[in-house]
Amino acid sequence: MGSLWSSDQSNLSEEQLALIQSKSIDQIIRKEAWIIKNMVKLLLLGASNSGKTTFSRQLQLIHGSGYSEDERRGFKSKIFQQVIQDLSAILQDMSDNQVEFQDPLNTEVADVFLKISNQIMQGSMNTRLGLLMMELWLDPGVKLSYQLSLNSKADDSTAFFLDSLTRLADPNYIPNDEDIIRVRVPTKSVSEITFHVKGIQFMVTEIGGFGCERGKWISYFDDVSSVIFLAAISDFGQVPSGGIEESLNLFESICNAPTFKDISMILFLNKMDLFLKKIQAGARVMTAFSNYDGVEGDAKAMALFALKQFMDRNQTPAKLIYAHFSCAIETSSMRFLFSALTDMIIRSHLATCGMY
Ligand SMILES: Nc1nc2c(ncn2[C@@H]2O[C@H](COP(=O)(O)OP(=O)(O)OP(=O)(O)O)[C@@H](O)[C@H]2O)c(=O)[nH]1
Ligand SMILES: [Mg+2]
Repeated sequence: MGSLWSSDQSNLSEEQLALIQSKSIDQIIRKEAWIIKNMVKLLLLGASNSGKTTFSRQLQLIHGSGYSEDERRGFKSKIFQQVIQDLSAILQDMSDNQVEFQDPLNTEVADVFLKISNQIMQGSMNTRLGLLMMELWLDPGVKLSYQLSLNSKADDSTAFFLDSLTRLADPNYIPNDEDIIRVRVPTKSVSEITFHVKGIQFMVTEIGGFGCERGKWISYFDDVSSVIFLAAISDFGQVPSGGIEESLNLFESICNAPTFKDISMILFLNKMDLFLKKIQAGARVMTAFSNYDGVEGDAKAMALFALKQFMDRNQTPAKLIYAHFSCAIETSSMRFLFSALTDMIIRSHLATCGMY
């Protein structure tokens, strides 16, 4: 509690002590009020799997203190768990996709892999398991099955981690920045990071996608400076999940919520890389938007059409919505995008504080 409490207080009367205590509390309240007034609070919202945590981790790397070695080690078990689960799922999909191993011996390798992965502790890895997994991932039949499943249920970091198995299976492996950006850890409730840009403190709060759906959070956030909404544009045509329609409905409820009436919104149509891949692979935007009247396969027209679907859900024409296409796994493009948005966010913050 600072210097007020460090002086010798043994000779003071009760009233004098109470006065000191009250002054100290006033000081703390003033300090907190100053911090809150000078803190830019950003709310990250969007459906589950839209890229909120990825965006927040990018900010932690770009503007925060990054990740310590202990924190990096903390991601290891999540990465191992993810890569093992993903390979198991691809193997299980092979019969649905009517794809065979190119090397028939890999049928046995797959059995051994599944047996060992069930026996070892969840979230661990060893050299033998790593070698079996590399063997399987190198089989063109496994890759083909993965490609076939990708159009319907793209798990976005699967190939990245499977391509990195040599590194992951090394006993001295420590996750690097890209691994941390890529690993999928669903946010159960709320997660927060703070950092400074241009001498101003930012607090970024993510509400996990499942929380968003329940909509319980709205009343808690009346002092936010801007809302950042992420939607995975690559989700169009996603079956059986709600995909982009679910994102649109969520965006509509947030954009028009009385709590955010005077708050500027930033819309990221995220996962542009996967969106482009899907279109190149022949996915049709009509599967999600029956009113699309552009040319199928024209990525730009399709992306702009998707953007319009979001903007049309806004019922307040005067509301400021800054929209951007993004790829949250790319640190350089996210650095550029966030830096381009920073001044606008600070202006919007000062406006909500009545200072602009
Ligand atoms: N290829 C690609 N993958 C992305 C992109 N953005 C996020 N991802 C991946 O998508 C997955 C989900 O991202 P998260 O950031 O965990 O999603 P979230 O919105 O926080 O999800 P919840 O916490 O469940 O609400 C992760 O595997 C990310 O690596 C992107 O732009 N491109
Ligand atoms: Mg998350």
